[in-house]
Amino acid sequence: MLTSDAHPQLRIDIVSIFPDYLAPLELSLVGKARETGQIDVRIHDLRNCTQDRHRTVDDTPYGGGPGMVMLPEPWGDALDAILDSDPSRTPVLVVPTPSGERFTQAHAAQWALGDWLIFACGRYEGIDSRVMEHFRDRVQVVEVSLGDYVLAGGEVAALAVTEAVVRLLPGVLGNSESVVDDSFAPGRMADLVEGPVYTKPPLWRGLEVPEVLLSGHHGRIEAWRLEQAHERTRTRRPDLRGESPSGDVAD
Ligand code: JDE
Repeated sequence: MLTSDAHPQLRIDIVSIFPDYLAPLELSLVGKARETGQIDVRIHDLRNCTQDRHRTVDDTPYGGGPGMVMLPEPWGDALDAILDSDPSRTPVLVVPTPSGERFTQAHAAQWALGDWLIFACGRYEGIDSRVMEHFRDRVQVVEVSLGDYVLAGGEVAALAVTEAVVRLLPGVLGNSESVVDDSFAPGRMADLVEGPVYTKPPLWRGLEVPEVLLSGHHGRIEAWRLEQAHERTRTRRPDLRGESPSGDVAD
């Protein structure tokens, strides 16, 4: 399958000290998009950019404190080589970190319109901050957080962001309606999560599908779904209604 005129092939480079962690990108939706040439995914081992025979990527933090910090030199060399490989493209350097801005559907939608994402997957306590400072003068750098929890490294976040972006590319999802109907699709339902969904059989382990969904009454079905979406948003996502998440949690 060819890429559409409006969207050049999206290139995605991922730098990690655990390149095998990115193996899921060979599967499912992203794997298929690679096979059909809609995206060009390149995974890089940061240790190939080390200079010493121990292939060191980290050292103790200046100022003291726990853990280790990733050295700037391997990151500088790795990212230089990737950027130099195609001066015609305009990349976004994505750095997953708990201290980043929250990654949202709006980022995914914007990056699906671009032509190059580079992920810098840190481990330990993070990457020497001068790496982000240096590359900010050369490319757009966005430090993103998936949520308020700490992962062992940026790889899982890179997988999540990649999937969120790739599924928005034209022709990647079989059913293009699935994209616009999403709970967080930009412009639509941005303030609502989706209600429950059902399929066959109509009776399973004593549990029935809500009668309205079997009625064939499209007006009543849409009204019921909207009501369910509001109820779920109220109980599960008060933050989407401009309230604190701990505001009212009782059903
Ligand atoms: C991404 N949400 C969470 C973790 C880290 C203490 C321990 C670890 C690049 O620098 C990083 C990256 C990561 C991995 O990513 C996440 C994440 N979205 O955890 C640390 C910071 N402080 C640093």
